[in-house]
Parts: sequence; C-alpha cells; structure tokens
Amino acid sequence: MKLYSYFRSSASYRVRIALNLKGLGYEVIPVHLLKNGGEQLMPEYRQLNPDGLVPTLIDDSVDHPAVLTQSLAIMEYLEEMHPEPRLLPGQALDRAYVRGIALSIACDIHPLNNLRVLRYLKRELKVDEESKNAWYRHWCESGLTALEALLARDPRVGQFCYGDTPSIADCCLIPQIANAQRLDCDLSRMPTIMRINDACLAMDAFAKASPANQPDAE
Ligand SMILES: N[C@@H](CCC(=O)N[C@@H](CS)C(=O)NCC(=O)O)C(=O)O
Repeated sequence: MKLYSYFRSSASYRVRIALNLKGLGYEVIPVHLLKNGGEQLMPEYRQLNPDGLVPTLIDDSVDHPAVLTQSLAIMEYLEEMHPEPRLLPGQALDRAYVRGIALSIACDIHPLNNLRVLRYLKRELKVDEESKNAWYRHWCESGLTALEALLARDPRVGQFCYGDTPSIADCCLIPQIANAQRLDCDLSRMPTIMRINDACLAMDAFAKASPANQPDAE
C-alpha cells in the first residue's frame, strides 16, 4: 500500500497508527502541505484526491488498485479487510461509542483548525497571527474539554478510550493531542486524555507513526 502523507498532518497520523497496529506494510509518499503553496493543491495530486487533502491511501493488494480518501473511511476499510487486531468493539453500542469519540475529533474539532481554514482567516479575512492562534486554541481546548468530560465518566475507558486495547478512537485522539501541544493548548485539566495519550505513545505502533518518526519530518 502507498500512503500519501505529511508528517504533521493529524489525519495522516491517524491512518499511520491504524496501519501499524494492524501490522500492514506501507510506503509513505510525502506531500508537503506548505512548499510551493502546498503540494496537496497541485493538479497531479488532485487527480488522486480532488479535495486537496491528505491522507490518500492506495491499496494495490486488491484486483483493481483502489484510491481511498478520508481517514475514517480508510480506517474502517482496513478494519473490514484486516479484522485482526480489532480497532472497533464487538457490540453495536460500543462501536457507536468509539465512533462517537473519533467523529467528535475528526468532524468537530479538527476541521475548524485545518490549514486551509487558518489560511483563509489570515489571507482573506486579514486576521493577525495572534488572533489566528487564539481561534485554534479556542476550538481545540473546548472540544477536548468536552471529550475529557465524556471519557472521565465512562466505565468503558481503560488504559485506552475503550478498554485495554487501542481503537479507532485512540487513532484519532493521539494526533489531535500532538496538534494541541504544538499550538500550546492548555491540557492541564485533561487527566484522562493525557493518561491515555501516555499509554498510546508507549506502544510502538503509535511511536512509529508520530510526526518526528516520519521520512519527511523537519
Ligand atoms: N476529513 C479529512 C481531513 C483531511 C485533512 O484535513 N487533512 C489536512 C492535514 S491534517 C490537509 O490535508 N490540509 C491541507 C489544507 O488544508 O490545505 C480526513 O479525515 O482525511
């Protein structure tokens, strides 16, 4: 498989973790989101992914090489094609819980702070650097505060978001924490999240997927 990825991209990081947890081999093809106005916006890349976003996964192990976009759809595809180890629980209610965590990060927190949104704030709306960072921290901290409340009260939380094995929820959470730390968000009142973050980063699959360990890391 080939993964079009950027080392700091949290959506790519989610898929890198899932591939590693499942022990699947893949080649990283770096897409630089900043160089030359962003390689993700170049026509060659947009032929693969018209959204101009990473990640894109090419699965050439199937009959007709498949181009997959959207990190959550990619992780669900990997789960269906390579069920072990499981990244989703066996019971419908528990799957909904895990997907709910993943979606609150991927649909509610991350899109507000994506590069193209921050660029629009800065270039088109002339928002200064300080206000742009305040926007970032506001949406990231308020989203993670809600997630902390949800995790702190749920008996299904173990070492990880769901029990004692990682799930798609952890694949989304850990990259979001990396982003939050890079932008100096206040995570001091998020003990459950930070405990899960530590447990995940102690695993090879997460550590190898981290931005610092990517071939395009700067
Ligand atoms: N919902 C998409 C989000 C993908 C996404 O936003 N990727 C970011 C990097 S984390 C990106 O490519 N940004 C480029 C840009 O905003 O121009 C997914 O989960 O795959």
